[in-house]
Amino acid sequence: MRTSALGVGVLAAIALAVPAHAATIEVTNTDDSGAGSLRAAIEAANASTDPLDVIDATGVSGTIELQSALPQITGAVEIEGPGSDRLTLRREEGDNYRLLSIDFTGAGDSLAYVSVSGIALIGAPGAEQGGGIESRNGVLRLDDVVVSGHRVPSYGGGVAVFSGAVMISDSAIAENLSGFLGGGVSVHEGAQVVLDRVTLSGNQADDVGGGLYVGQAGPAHLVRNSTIVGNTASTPEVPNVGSGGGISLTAFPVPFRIESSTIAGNFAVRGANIETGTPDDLVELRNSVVAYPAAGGDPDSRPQNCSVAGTYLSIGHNIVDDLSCGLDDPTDQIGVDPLLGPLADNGGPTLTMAPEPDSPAIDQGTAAGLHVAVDQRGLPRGVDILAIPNPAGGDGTDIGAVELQYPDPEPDTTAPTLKLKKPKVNRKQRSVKLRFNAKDDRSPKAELKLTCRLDRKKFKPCASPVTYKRLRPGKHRITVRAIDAAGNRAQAAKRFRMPGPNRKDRR
Ligand SMILES: [Ca+2]
Ligand SMILES: [Ca+2]
Ligand SMILES: [Ca+2]
Repeated sequence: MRTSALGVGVLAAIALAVPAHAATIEVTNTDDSGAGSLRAAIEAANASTDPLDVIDATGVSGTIELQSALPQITGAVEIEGPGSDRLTLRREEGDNYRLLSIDFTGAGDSLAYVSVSGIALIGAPGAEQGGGIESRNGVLRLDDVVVSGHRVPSYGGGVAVFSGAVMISDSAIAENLSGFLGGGVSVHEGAQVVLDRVTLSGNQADDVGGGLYVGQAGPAHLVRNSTIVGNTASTPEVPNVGSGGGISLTAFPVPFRIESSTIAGNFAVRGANIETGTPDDLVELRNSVVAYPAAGGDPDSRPQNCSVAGTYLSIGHNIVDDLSCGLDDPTDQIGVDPLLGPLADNGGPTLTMAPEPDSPAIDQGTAAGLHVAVDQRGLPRGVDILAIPNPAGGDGTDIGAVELQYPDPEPDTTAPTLKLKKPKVNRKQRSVKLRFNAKDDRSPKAELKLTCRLDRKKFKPCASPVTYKRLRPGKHRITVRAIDAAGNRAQAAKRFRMPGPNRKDRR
């Protein structure tokens, strides 16, 4: 079984185990405490004997400003907010506490599952480890969550997980700081981590794992359709210390898989983008970009994408802009600049780095076996641009977290061009024949609507040549119209004279 399928499968199985009948506790205001508050809802959920409770905060928006720590969550619960752009949970500066604490230690056979969605968890200076959330011995699911601005002394600036699992999707973990390990997310004691459509950016660990730190073997790990950029493992006080600016992992015996992701511009002395902790570690890279390593310290040492304690295995179609990861699949582009744009809002719930128009990431990957039909933004994969040749085995999928979409077609505002020949008059048959040619820059000929009329009669569908018979002697006019698929209209006319039966009429 593939690691990726296993990784998602474990969490899917847990999600399926969630009972259908669950008590719903409503949050009706943004007060720190009292009836209808989040604090009261967590107290009620902890006291509930139902196997799972739902805390429904979808009806409130604004900011919950905590005056003290919330109760520790000790039972299975789903906390649903209205959206991370609509509801914020934050705390006053001063006392040291994190925003959400989850602990299933000693919970026995009960369902150890907490999901948090649709809420921003914003920090303030001074906090315990896991400044946004800490989870122990449970499965933590985060969806549409922002975790930002936390500063902790030890582990997990934004999120810390001890045993169990964490699955994060459509979320941003940004600008968090840890004094030791895992500036953004820190995973310990064999916990499993799955990041799907997540951006880790601007996080810092003073020692190891600026964006993500994985400290011990877990059952499966997967980073997919995600962007890990601009994270730092370093401290200004000790300039030659710091490793794994983007990711630091000790994950053996299972492989740590990175799929369709962008790991770029992270900062560390060793393994600026990725560090492996032991020789037994195995990082599998597929359809991913690893680039723009950054480092300070010794000005003579060039920053390197990967530190090489462990092994980096290509599953194909990667771009790495130096030789440090040691990838050697023929479908990889090694020592090649991926030409990515800056971290920006390119659509979708999270910031991403889109390939520039001439990027070698465009169309050079493959979606075969990836089991996902979308990019980090939720837009379709495998957009095959015909002008860019695909590599052998490729299908037009872009490398990295973003798939460039077809440009929106410009509206057709130009009228067709219409050319009329000279009408051919047959005096004996009293008929006239007119040849014409209509064409359009955008509409194919078959889609052009052609109509003709003689003198002031009605326009009728026609084709070239158009013929009119039994004409009276005298002056006549044929008018031709061409209308393209967008409704732009061209019109042109030709005059002619039908001679009468008398000699003087033939001139
Ligand atoms: Ca493409
Ligand atoms: Ca193509
Ligand atoms: Ca046109």
